[in-house]
Amino acid sequence: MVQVFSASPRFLQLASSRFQLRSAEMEIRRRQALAMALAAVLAAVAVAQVATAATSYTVGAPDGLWDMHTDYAEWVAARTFHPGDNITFTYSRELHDVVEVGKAGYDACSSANNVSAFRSGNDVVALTAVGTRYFLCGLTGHCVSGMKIRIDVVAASTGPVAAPPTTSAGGNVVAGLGALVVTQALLGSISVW
Ligand SMILES: [Cu+2]
Repeated sequence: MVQVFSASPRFLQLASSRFQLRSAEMEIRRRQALAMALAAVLAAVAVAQVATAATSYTVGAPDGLWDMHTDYAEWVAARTFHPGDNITFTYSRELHDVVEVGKAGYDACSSANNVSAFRSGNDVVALTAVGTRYFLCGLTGHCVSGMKIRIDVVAASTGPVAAPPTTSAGGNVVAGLGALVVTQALLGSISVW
């Protein structure tokens, strides 16, 4: 009987220290899980910002401009254009202009049926929607010398084309916060248990 009573406090001490160890371990895991959840939220926000960022391009830059020397097929191939981006044609008004045309006009170097014409020397064109835009210089001989550009505007993400970027950004943040709340709820139940 005496032995049992003397063993009991030691057992309790061991059990207590084990419990403290488990508690400390659980606290570390809880903090790790929270840190991961926070990282997931930050990553979601970062992705949303990248997806919605509009880009402004100066046609031909940085190696060229809107001129007779730039290889526009090469310039376009190195870039990806999304709705919301814009392109700026920078040139001398005495030497060039900008005419937006359809595919037939682009192929034939004809500005007869032009969509619109620009001649400020610093013309900003908004790429508002997915699709292909065609531009050429309307001065005689310039287009056939290569002064024409075809811009393919593609959707910003692989998701549904119809979804506006702002909605998907909000959705990502909400999903991230949701994951955080679920994580905390789970950790709370584990702590109680
Ligand atoms: Cu020209």
